[in-house]
Amino acid sequence: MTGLFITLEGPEGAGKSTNREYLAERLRARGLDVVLTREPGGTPLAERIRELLLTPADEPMADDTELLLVFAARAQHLAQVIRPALQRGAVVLCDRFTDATYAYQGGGRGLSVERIAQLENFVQGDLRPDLTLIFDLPVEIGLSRAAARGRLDRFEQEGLRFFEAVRQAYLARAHASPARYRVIDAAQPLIQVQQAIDLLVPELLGRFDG
Ligand code: Z5A
Repeated sequence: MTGLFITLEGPEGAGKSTNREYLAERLRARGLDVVLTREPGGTPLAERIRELLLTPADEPMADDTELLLVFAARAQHLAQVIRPALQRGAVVLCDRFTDATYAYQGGGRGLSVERIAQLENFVQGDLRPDLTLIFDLPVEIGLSRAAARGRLDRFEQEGLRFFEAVRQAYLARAHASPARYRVIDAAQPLIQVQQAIDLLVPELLGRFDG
């Protein structure tokens, strides 16, 4: 793999979608081939799995079903988009990846980290993000941003405790592997969040140059 794999993570309403566009523009301005994608999703088939995961339904989804669907979508996304892009030397900017599984299915649903790690190894082999930006903010702020958008998806219908566990799982992962994670204060006004991203760009370019 010769490209660079960057993932954007964070709890609900943290501004990942807003800021991934901003970061992509910054990197493209430096002449880099940037592939912007997201999980769950990123291919037509994986987007269909995303619909299953996000659409509220009468039949409750078992936690293991949710976990397996997330990894099924990921296997497709890796095969169709992420691995080919990295192989041709692109920068892949992905809105959520396996850290979200550790945070939502692990922290939020309480599934075992060992089981998630087994699936991670099975689906990804030794592929891991080169760098993960965690957009962190108090749960209440993120939820109020999401609520302002209107109808809530299946995850957004969870309560404060679920999202607090998600946030803490992200922060614990960042704390355990500081070389791979950068935590950005996403409660700041957008202009300041983007200044924090600007400060990271030289480091990203440095990693890309090897
Ligand atoms: N999921 C999972 O369970 N397991 C997995 O392995 C994976 C995912 C990969 C879909 O993710 C769900 O899938 C997700 C976890 C689960 N569910 N949840 N919750 P998603 O990323 O598509 O959905 P999301 O987290 O709900 O994204 P989001 O709410 O759209 O958040 P965002 O992309 O981080 O935020 P945004 O859309 O850029 O911004 C939200 C609003 O806030 C918007 O109006 C912005 O203009 C505003 N905003 C952004 N930044 C600021 C600042 N700094 N100040 C003020 N306002 C701001």
